[in-house]
Amino acid sequence: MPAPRTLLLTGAAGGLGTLMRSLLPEYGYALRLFDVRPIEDEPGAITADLTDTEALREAVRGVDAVLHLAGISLEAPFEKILKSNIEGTYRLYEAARQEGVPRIVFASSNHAVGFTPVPGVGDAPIPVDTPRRPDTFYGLSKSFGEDLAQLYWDKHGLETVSVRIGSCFPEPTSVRMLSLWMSPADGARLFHAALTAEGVGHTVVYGSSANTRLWWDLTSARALGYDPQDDSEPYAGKLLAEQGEADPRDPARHHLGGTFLTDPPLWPY
Ligand code: NAI
Ligand code: 15L
Repeated sequence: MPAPRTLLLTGAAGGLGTLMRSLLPEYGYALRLFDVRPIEDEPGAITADLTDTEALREAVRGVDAVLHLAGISLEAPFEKILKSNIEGTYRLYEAARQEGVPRIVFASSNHAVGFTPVPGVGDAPIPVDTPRRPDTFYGLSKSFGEDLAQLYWDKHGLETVSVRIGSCFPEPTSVRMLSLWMSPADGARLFHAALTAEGVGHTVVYGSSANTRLWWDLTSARALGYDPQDDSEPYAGKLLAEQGEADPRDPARHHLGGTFLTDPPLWPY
């Protein structure tokens, strides 16, 4: 697949969307921005909800691919998750199918498999085909998104790379993030690989940097051409001094999803 020229970026007003707005143009993308929240410095941005089918049809018309970041990004009441993440993602796929968009890169999450125990010393990293074990309604909506992507590939030939993102922020801010961190620059590298690799069908990958304390297997991401350049390790000394090693009695420290396992989730974790 040649490098897409026009990319619809949903969730463009959010944290990751803002980071990608500054990083992805370097890879040659012309971005079309979409978010329910207005973006003040971007007069051309589309301000609409994912459940607005007319706005979505117009937004996807003529784009080469979609990077789908929009949605509720933390745990929330089921009705809200249902509207934005489950119905909203379905509406996006349906609009893309109707307009013939060939590929979507879907922002899935570690919370789709959040109840997976983290590997102990010497254990193999978590494989990408580990059973789904959502830790929240939020994680459940990401699990739904991955199944929806599979359906649209099998039935309609619409390709998706589902990226189970760890924690993509400018810096890791917790001991847990030392294992899950994806630097914004590596995020842009991974999204670009996912947007341009040949013949992906529906591929699931983990999204993180090449962290020394990595918990999961990046093989399927590397197979797309992703070559991570960053590692959270330089932050380890400071974070461990501040927060300490995992308490062996605390389940949140021993499962991928961290405190999303508890109700309500706590921050920081
Ligand atoms: P964010 O909460 O900062 O941004 C999400 C954006 O989506 C917001 O600007 C919001 O207005 C928009 N949005 C929400 N519902 C919408 C709707 N119904 N219609 C249109 N727009 C809507 O989240 P962040 O951190 O930027 O994450 C982006 C995506 O990546 C999310 O889907 C999140 O679940 C996923 N993700 C992010 C991770 C991270 O470390 N930042 C980790 C794992 C997944
Ligand atoms: C996510 O899925 C969230 O969207 C993000 O805000 C972080 O909480 C991240 O997971 C994480 O697990 O660190």
